[in-house]
Amino acid sequence: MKLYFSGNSPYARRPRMAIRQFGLTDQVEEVDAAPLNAPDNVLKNYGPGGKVPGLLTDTGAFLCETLVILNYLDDASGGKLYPAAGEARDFAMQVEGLASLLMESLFYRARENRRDPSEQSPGYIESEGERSTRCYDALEGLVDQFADPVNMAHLSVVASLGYADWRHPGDEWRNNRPKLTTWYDKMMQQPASAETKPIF
Ligand SMILES: N[C@@H](CCC(=O)N[C@@H](CS)C(=O)NCC(=O)O)C(=O)O
Repeated sequence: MKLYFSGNSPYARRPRMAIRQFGLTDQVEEVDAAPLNAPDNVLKNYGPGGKVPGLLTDTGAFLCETLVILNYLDDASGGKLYPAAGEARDFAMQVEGLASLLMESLFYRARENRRDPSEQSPGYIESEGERSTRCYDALEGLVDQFADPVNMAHLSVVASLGYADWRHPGDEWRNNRPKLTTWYDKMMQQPASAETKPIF
């Protein structure tokens, strides 16, 4: 398999962490697809999206969308990414969804922030900021239940919070969220997190 990524992509960081954490480095080759806006970018050969992450499977299928790719890697690993069916799996899915929601909110707010001020929507920026805050608060409320061993949902939370540090330092997500802060600092010592952290 080949995983197409670009350096600081928070979406692509999730399968990149999965590959490291769950023993898939021999099965998946990582290919840096940057710069994504190049007219002849390799991703254009594979479908309409042109986005990372993208996973080329051994049967030649090209998978887009992070959650689809994580699902595929879970199967490829023999079910190592998430707990087995039951309460723990349901909880992991809840956290995975929350991490995705936060990432999307952060990502689109960052894009809006980078537009020319004359084209920005202050209302959009404000409502996405409020959504991000609700997500940080929800994670602070849930983090006590993030039991060992590390699963993919935990890594997705790390990816979203790492992206917040890069693109939204003004959110100061650590403020008044001591449990999430301690957990995050511990998670950043894992090689899967440390080796993929955004550089800025
Ligand atoms: N919904 C997609 C979002 C992926 C995404 O937006 N990736 C960004 C990089 S972080 C990208 O490839 N952007 C290139 C573009 O928008 O042309 C997913 O879950 O994988």
